[in-house]
Amino acid sequence: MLRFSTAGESHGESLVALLSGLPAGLEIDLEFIDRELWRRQQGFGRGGRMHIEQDRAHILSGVRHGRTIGSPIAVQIENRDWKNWAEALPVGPGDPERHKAVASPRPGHADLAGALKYNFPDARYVLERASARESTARVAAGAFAKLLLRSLGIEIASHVIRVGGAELGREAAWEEIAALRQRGEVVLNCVDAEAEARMKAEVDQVLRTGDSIGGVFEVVIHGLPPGIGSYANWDERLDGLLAWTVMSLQAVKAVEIGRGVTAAQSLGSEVHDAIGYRTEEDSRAPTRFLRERNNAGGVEGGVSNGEDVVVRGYLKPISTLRRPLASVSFATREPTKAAYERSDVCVVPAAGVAAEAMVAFTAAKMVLEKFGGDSAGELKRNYDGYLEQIHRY
Ligand code: EPS
Repeated sequence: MLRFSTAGESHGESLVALLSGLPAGLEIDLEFIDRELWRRQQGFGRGGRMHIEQDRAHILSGVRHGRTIGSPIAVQIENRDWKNWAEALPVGPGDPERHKAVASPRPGHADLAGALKYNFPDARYVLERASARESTARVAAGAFAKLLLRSLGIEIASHVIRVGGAELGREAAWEEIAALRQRGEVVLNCVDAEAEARMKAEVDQVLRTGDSIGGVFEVVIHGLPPGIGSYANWDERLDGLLAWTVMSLQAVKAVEIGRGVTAAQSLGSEVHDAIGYRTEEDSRAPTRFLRERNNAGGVEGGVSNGEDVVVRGYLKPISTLRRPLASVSFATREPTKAAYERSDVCVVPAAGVAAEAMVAFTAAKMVLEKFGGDSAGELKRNYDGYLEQIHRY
């Protein structure tokens, strides 16, 4: 079974991802993993921390001679900022004078609920683990899942379709979205230069006012064959699993598959994607069945239908504000301002990269459940056999 977990505090020594269940013999492109970590660090509106960190995957186990060996994979990502925090956040008791309390909870963050739940006198430990810095470990794990999918011809990419009031406002082709991954500089990871300029103006505005801003990213799985996930049991539905895993990311407050939101206000004839059939051979298409549009977002009845799988994540604005909202002091219970600690003001492109990782993990897990295989070769044989079957249908 494919599974992963992460460990690490935002200002601790390292982040760690532990991934198990990948077949043996999968080629591991180390540059690709580091490039994914780099992509997560980019975007206009990131905070000063991104000038300190240079996230790199240090693989401790499970990969030898450039390939997986079927054993658990442990990956460590160093926090370069740790050297500035070693006394504030030591593993041992340390000097209490040097600890840094988060003295008043930030509305929208886990600070208050976390302090109450774990009976902490302030929100330091809550901030450290609830921080979206954790998503760097998810991106490392997700990069392995992407490499597995890539070995079967399945690709994943994301783009930003809204920042605050500025939206892309048109469909983006897969080729446009995939091309964004090659960019040497990431502004807001939008396929359209004019829309990206409007998005950047929104971020500029909040940088000036000390506020923060959210938006919407879209993740696309390209090349996933029909038949991944199942309608037969609630916990095997692909859309349900995507919703869960993407929603589990920090600051994601809603997840949409295809045109799920507007579908609720449209007629059936406007929503559902009519089906056609091509009699001639096209070896690139997964099946001979055709759709003129993809409102379903590639999932019908909890099962992939061979179209691109389209998952949107709606991100609330970052809850650390330079111009803080009202809060209450943990120490005195008196009214005060919410704590402010260096942060980002817009992370929509980065959240899109983290969501790619969660989508890749989910897709890889379901692919492995359907096709099995303890080695990459066994998986590929099973997979190719199925492709042949549906191609003939
Ligand atoms: C970070 C995400 C944000 C950053 C963090 C690095 O985390 P949070 O969810 O806590 O706002 O602000 O950096 C810092 C905490 C810092 O010291 O600047 C990330 O994605 O790496």
